[in-house]
Amino acid sequence: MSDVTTSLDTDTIAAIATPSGSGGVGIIRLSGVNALSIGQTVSNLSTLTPRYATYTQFYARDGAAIDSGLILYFPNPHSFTGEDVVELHGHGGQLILNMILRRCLELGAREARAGEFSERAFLNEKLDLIQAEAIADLINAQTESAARQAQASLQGKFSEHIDGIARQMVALRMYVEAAIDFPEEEIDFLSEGKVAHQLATLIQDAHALRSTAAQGAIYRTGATVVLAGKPNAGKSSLMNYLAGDAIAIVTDQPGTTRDVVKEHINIDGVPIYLTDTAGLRETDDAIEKEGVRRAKQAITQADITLHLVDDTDIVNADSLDFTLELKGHCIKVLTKIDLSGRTPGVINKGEHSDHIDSLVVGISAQTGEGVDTLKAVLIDALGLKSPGETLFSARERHIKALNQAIDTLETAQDQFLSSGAGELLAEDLRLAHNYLGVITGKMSNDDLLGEIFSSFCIGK
Ligand SMILES: Nc1nc2c(ncn2[C@@H]2O[C@H](COP(=O)(O)OP(=O)(O)O)[C@@H](O)[C@H]2O)c(=O)[nH]1
Ligand SMILES: [Mg+2]
Repeated sequence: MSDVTTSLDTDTIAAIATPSGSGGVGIIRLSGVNALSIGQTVSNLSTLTPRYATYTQFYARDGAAIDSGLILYFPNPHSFTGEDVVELHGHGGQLILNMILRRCLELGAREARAGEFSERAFLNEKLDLIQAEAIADLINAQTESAARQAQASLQGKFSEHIDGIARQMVALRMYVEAAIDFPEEEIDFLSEGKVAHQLATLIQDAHALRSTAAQGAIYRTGATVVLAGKPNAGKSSLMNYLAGDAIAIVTDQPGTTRDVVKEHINIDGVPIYLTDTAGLRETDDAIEKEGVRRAKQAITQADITLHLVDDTDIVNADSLDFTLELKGHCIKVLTKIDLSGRTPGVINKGEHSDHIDSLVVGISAQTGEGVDTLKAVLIDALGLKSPGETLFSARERHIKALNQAIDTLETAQDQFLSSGAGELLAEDLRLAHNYLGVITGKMSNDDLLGEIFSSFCIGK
């Protein structure tokens, strides 16, 4: 790990910034030292007023007009990338846009790599890494909640929290280092209790931030929910009910679903990858056997497994032929309550009322009773609060770095409480601070930056 080493390229980059296909308007973006002169030549305008849209023609090398549209000039440093930026707004046809782009390349621009505009914005400190990633997340958001959270991160909400914790770390480290430097001071700073207290607060705040970030990550990537249970339990019916469509085949014949059927749905703004599976039972049918194998595999990868049990067949339905190996939580769902006459919703919380696995929810895929309760229980089991203003988007990468920071702080706390040694504590605080720097990009390396920005699209 090192401080940012990527040097800023000084060449001028160009790309079509609007998606491929036809549209009313298409935009070509230029950034770099020659953006202005290239823009002037393409438009044959001798001056461009900063931040004003000028109607113009765009000309080919032979002087023929390729297109007409608007040209905008954003002088550095007040532009997205922090460099001189020029935008050419033409008509949204791929051929026309390619002709204008080719003209810009002839005039000395280079085709931008994926994410290169954002990378330059990051390297010029217009954005930190969280914000650059938030742009990609905003563009790729699948639900309104995910989009709102990406916007919050783009506005710097997540970065503010990280910076707040980083400030606490630095302040504590300064204090500890001062105590180390003046060992003859009458008051023993370190044994006073203030350090231990501040360290405990710091760890607590880091945990809280990690849990909020983990929620943001689920809204971004979605959660995998698998419907499992014996044949005829009502899995495919619930799948269809939740998806609002007849996705999976439903019959009264056990063993109808033989493959895993997947559908992307949205519950309370959380993207959910819903998977219907073959009923779990011993069988000699080769296709069904494979279905059962795939069902078990899906269960082992699920964030939530819904274990469906036919409420009209509770005598033998309660025991599964298979032991389920679970990665995440399991919620038991009693189905067909329209037939059994059971009251819909949460049935009992078992002996361990705080343990989600003991939850049982009664539903009917026929009438829809209890399904809203099931959805609420599911969101709860994912550890999600309803998407309020306080949430921001986050990625696995951020959570990993936060975990590393927390582990370092907790190890530091253990050793400090047992030995009272300030030197080790100061060093661990420095290490933990570096992990936060990895999140915002203050500490990063070319590999990490390359990996992040290359996943962006061209022109971003
Ligand atoms: N009355 C009633 N019948 C249901 C309900 N859910 C499923 N069924 C019926 O039970 C049978 C098996 O359903 P299906 O969804 O294919 O079960 P799977 O094998 O677990 O996928 C079908 O005949 C469904 O119509 C329900 O909530 N109420
Ligand atoms: Mg089925």
